[in-house]
Amino acid sequence: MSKNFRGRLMKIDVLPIFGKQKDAQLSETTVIVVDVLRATTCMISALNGGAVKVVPTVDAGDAVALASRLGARECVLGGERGGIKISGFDLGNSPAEYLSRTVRGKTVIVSTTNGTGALYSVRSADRILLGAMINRLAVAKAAAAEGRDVLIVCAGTDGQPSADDLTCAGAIIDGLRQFIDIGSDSLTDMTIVCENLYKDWKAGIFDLSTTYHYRRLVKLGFEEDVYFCFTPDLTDTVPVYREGVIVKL
Ligand code: 3SL
Ligand code: MG
Repeated sequence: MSKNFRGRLMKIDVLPIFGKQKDAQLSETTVIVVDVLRATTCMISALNGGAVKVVPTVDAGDAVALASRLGARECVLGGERGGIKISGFDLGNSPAEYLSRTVRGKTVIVSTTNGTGALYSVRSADRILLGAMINRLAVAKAAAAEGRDVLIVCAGTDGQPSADDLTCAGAIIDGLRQFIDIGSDSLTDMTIVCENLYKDWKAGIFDLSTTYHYRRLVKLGFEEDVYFCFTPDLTDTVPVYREGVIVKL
């Protein structure tokens, strides 16, 4: 059974929706923020595309103000509300938009409906990593190496838990098993539920396309995004969020 860096039993927990955590849950904890559809997937893609850093803002106006301070040569402004690109922004929230030719060497400033709020809500944690399906093993490996308790914080959708994030959380927990021995005393009920959801999805028993946010994105024409966002282990990139900025670990 795995011990954390204080010699205690390592705990793994999932918060299905951000904002409900207690301060104690963030101290001496590695937090993994998950917004698999699509904010954390986009941020990972931006770093893969060569962005110098990603700056998340909760408020779209703050993003615009920062972008005008930096200027168009230095930054790219991206984000969405309700899945749709914010008017006047350079990019929306499709991972395919964050290509090297657009983001290389630039600061990417992003404001999204749920994902940037989730990041902001855990800003006081000791270590904050960004997780998605495309980096699930890499983020699991990085979190295991930290040796702290792990709290996966899901962005959810419009204040509600979202099955896409819960499935991705389960995928990361499954990944953690490759790097640490996890006994049942390490897990909460939420962790067990997420891991089972992931196993059912992987076995084709649970159909994510029936769920709310997935269906909404498909309806908006983002079917390719959804497939991409649910392709496991495409990258080793693990972003870390500290002092308001996201960079590669
Ligand atoms: O809520 C968010 O942060 C977004 O990822 C939502 S969407 O997938 O772009 O609709
Ligand atoms: Mg989401």
